[in-house]
Amino acid sequence: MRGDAVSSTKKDGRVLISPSLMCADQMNFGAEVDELVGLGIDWLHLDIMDGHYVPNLTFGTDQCKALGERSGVPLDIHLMVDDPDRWAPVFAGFGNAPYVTIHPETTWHPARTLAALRDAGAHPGLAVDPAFSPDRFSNLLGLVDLVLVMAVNPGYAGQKLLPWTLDSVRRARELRDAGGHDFLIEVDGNVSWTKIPRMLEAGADVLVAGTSSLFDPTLSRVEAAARLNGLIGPRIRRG
Ligand code: S6P
Ligand code: MG
Repeated sequence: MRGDAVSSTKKDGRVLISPSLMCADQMNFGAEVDELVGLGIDWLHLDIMDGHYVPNLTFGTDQCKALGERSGVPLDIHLMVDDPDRWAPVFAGFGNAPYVTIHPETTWHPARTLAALRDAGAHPGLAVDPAFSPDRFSNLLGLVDLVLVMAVNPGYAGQKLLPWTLDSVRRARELRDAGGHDFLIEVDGNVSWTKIPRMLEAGADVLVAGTSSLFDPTLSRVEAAARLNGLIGPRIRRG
C-alpha cells in the first residue's frame, strides 16, 4: 500500500520533489527542513552512508528518527551501506511508512531484504547503480514501490551526470510498462536546471533535488523553488 502522496501522484501525474538533506545547511538543519516543508516539497531524501560501501559518512539513526517524528512528510531513505539486512528494518521504523531503498548488490538475498521492508511497513525501493542496467534487477521489480536510478556514483553530492544513466531511467519505464508494475522512478544525482527536462522526458516521477537545483548556492530556497516550478509545473506551492 502506498501513502496518500503517492496515490495522488498516480492520479494527477505530478512529479515529486525529494530534497537531498545532505545538501542542506547542517548548521541550520531544523529551520532548513521547516522551510522546505513550507515550500511544499513531497519527500525528504536522506542519504545513509557507512564509510564502507561508499567513502563517506552522513546521517545516523537518531537524526532520522527525529526527522520522522517532526517533519510530517514521507522520508525517502537511501541506504548506501554494506549491511542492509542489519539497517533496513531499523530505518523502516522512522516516520510514517518511509521509502527505504537498498542497493541490491549489497546483499546476497535482496528479495528477502525487500520483503522484510514491506513486512516492517515501509515502501521498499531498489537503487540502480550506474554500473548496472535495470534489467539486472528485473526479477525484483514486482517487489518494490520505488526504483531509484543513480545518475552519479554513490557517495557525494555535487558530481557530474553519467550520461548513460538516462537510458537506465528510460529502461526502467519500459520494464514497468512491460511488466505491469506500478513503482515510481526516481532520479538521484546532478538533477540540474539543464538536465531536468531530459530526466522527465526519460520517465522520472521523482527528482532528488540537491546542489544542482534546490540547493543551488547562487539562489535562495524560495528562488530555487520558483525556478523548479518553472521547469516542472507549480508543484512547490510557495516558490
Ligand atoms: C549521492 C547521493 C545523492 C546526493 C545528490 C545531491 O550518493 O545519493 O542523493 O545527495 O545527488 O544532489 P546533487 O545535485 O549535488 O548531485
Ligand atoms: Mg541519494
